[in-house]
Amino acid sequence: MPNEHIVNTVCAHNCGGRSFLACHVRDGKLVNVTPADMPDPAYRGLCVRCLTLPQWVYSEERIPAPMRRAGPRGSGNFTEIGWDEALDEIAERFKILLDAHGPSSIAFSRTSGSSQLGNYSRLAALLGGGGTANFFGGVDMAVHMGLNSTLGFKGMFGQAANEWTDRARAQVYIVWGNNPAETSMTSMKFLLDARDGGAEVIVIDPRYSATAMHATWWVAPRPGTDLALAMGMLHVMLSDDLIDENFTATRTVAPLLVREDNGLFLRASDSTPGKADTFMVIDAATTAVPLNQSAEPQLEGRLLIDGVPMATAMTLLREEVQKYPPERVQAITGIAADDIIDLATLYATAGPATIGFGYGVDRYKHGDMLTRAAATMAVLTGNIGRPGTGVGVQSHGIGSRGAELAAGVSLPDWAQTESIPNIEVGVRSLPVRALFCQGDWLNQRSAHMTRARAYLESLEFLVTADHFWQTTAQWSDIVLPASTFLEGHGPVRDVAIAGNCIMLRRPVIEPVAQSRPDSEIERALAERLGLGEWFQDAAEDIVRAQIDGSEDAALTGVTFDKLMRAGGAMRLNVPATPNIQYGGLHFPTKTGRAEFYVEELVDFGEALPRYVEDHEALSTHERAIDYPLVLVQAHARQRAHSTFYNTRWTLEIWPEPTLELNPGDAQARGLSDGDLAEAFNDRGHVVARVRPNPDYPPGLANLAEGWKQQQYMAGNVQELTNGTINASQTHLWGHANIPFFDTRVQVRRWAEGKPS
Ligand SMILES: Nc1nc2c(c(=O)[nH]1)N[C@H]1C(S)=C(S)[C@@H](COP(=O)(O)OP(=O)(O)OC[C@H]3O[C@@H](n4cnc5c(=O)[nH]c(N)nc54)[C@H](O)[C@@H]3O)O[C@H]1N2
Ligand SMILES: Nc1nc2c(c(=O)[nH]1)N[C@H]1C(S)=C(S)[C@@H](COP(=O)(O)OP(=O)(O)OC[C@H]3O[C@@H](n4cnc5c(=O)[nH]c(N)nc54)[C@H](O)[C@@H]3O)O[C@H]1N2
Ligand code: SF4
Ligand SMILES: [Mo]
Repeated sequence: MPNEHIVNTVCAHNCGGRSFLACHVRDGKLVNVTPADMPDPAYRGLCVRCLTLPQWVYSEERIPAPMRRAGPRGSGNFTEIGWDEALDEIAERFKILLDAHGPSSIAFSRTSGSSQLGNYSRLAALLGGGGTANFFGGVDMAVHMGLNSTLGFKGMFGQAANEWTDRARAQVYIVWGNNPAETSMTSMKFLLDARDGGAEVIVIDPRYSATAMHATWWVAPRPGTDLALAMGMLHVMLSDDLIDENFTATRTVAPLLVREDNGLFLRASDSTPGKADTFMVIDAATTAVPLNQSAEPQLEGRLLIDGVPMATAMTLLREEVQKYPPERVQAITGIAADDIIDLATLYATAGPATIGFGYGVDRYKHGDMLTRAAATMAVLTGNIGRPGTGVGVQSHGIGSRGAELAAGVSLPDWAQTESIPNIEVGVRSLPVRALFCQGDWLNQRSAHMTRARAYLESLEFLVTADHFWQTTAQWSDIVLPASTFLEGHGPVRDVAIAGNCIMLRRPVIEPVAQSRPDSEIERALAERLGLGEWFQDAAEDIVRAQIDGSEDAALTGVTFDKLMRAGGAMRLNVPATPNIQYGGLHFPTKTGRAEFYVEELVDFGEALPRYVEDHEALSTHERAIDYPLVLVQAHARQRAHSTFYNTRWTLEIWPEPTLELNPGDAQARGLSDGDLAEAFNDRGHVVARVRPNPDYPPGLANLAEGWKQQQYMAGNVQELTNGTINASQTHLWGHANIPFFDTRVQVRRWAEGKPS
């Protein structure tokens, strides 16, 4: 009889679903994966990709042992070395650099879905003590920048919206730049529940996506023009008096006076220095008074005070949105003026209405202003803080129950890292001479690959830790085999909170081949660098401290030991009804109100959201002459980014990179289904199999992100992508988002290894 048992663990793949997996282990090998029971059955789930986990774990492309480069960078020649030799060499090289150039000469980069434990951030912070560099960010951030600056939230992913299980209470459900049918399978069922319950489900997407197929209404703007659509909707709402005046007056900055000389809110302290920062409004007697002394502040109006013109934020907003009558917005977006009016009217009057964004709109230069405009719609119409309402991110991050875990690890004050935005790597000069890379920076976390590759080539020392041979590994000096989240020692690797549950990520099998979990690699390096004292705790100690030390009421009654006894998952101590974000109608901004007017962006002309016609995807952009097609890289259903690039079942369905485009665009270039074509621009090129598809409008093409370098016939989609830095995002958040989709290309036939 084979020895078979089941271990439950949380999926770590970065689709954001955090499914709870029942892993079937036979004679020490993972043989099958099924959905594990969750305390709340609404959150039980598993996707087809994870049925292939045994193929993933035992893939022939696993890095079997530590390797040292034996030929030129990128040549793919490596020789096997032992762990001690590899770790000694890394430590030695780091020590030499620390002595000669200080900590800022060493940088770390981590994969976006990596565990919080063993992601090398503790080592990075402790090394040298003066701030090693941390390459971070640039993905999935614009939508959050916009929501956060308006609503005052600080987190990312699902947190700004109501819990998923609330979605069924919406009557109008707008899915904006998001394709959960393929990218958030675990939340898609809630969208279907809403539709089956009679909600109007509107999918806004230029292509007819797998999600649009399930909508009651598909709205297709031209790529990158959503901001104009949102401004047009605001125009309709204000012109047709569709707003909730009471909510607007009491919960938003609408009545606050703005000084037109410097664009800042008028404060009592402006006229009486030393006075508290009280914001001023116009009261019934048409004079400026502090907000807290006015019974009925006027929503709109102008005043002249000491020669300085003033207007309420609402007056300024009305003036701005007046520039977007439906006819103008039709000309920009291609959506009929009547549809723009219907969409705005439906949202404002047929609610409760909710907006779920995805990252399809995040990857254009002004993704942040789009979500600001949408958050403005929500607060002007009172579609927030109540069941069935909200504005946030549909996929990624399960639900919105934020429970605070205790820190778990305390570091000394001197431990620091200096953050360097991914989008600036290779653009500005950096002191970094060595990079320790968890995962695949070159293929995933940077645009404009020829520039990024030149940067990697310029480094003195490059180390990669990954499960598989991948793009950055090929350019590395040392490659380390990291265990997957399913492998390891001890009772636990990590903890995750998802929906209304808390779950342990438990190792399921022993490390495969010579691989080691990242946490063990990190500890072994720390020991060699004289930092071993900070790594005496096992994962169990940290997770126990995080759970048992938490003061969050949602974790009352939850302990590490109880979780272990319960099979790894417990319900949080939260009400049975879905969580409603901003239920108290208080917004954690400096004014305590929803700030559709953002003072910090006055210098950029972006205090109010506005449509700026300066980015690559627009047909009016100068690059449109040479590069007539917009090339997006929608996330592929068969992978989570690059993960699952190598599993047999997923490759049977979709074996190679494909370039999808409108049949008319294909025909005009003499291309038929199955031909090879080159997509190119002045940044680089990629070659892929052509798939004409009427779901794409003329002018739009797609090559899914996440294929690995070795899978392309030539080039890489990342050679084409746009790495332009948005200065206002840098000002607001300290870094800009990467506008991956804001990319134009031309396409031509490819034969016999060259364009034809
Ligand atoms: N299967 C799978 N699931 C995943 C991932 C994965 O790689 N694979 N990745 C995970 C991660 S980290 C993320 S960030 C999410 C991303 O997943 P999503 O948020 O769904 O984002 P995308 O797939 O990039 O794009 C979504 C849609 O935006 C549309 N779009 C493109 N341009 C525009 C535009 O100008 N306007 C509008 N309105 N729509 C536009 C595309 O056609 C596409 O259908 O998925 C997560 N889930
Ligand atoms: N052109 C383009 N590029 C994009 C996007 C796009 O839409 N277009 N989307 C962006 C988005 S939204 C995101 S979130 C990023 C995702 O970017 P990443 O997070 O970097 O993507 P993944 O492919 O999930 O992981 C990259 C590598 O990390 C390895 N890995 C996974 N887990 C572990 C681990 O635990 N330890 C170690 N050592 N290695 C591990 C995987 O094997 C893989 O090779 O991609 C971004 N890149
Ligand atoms: S990849 Fe995503 S949907 Fe699939 S099992 Fe993992 S978390 Fe769930
Ligand atoms: Mo992402």
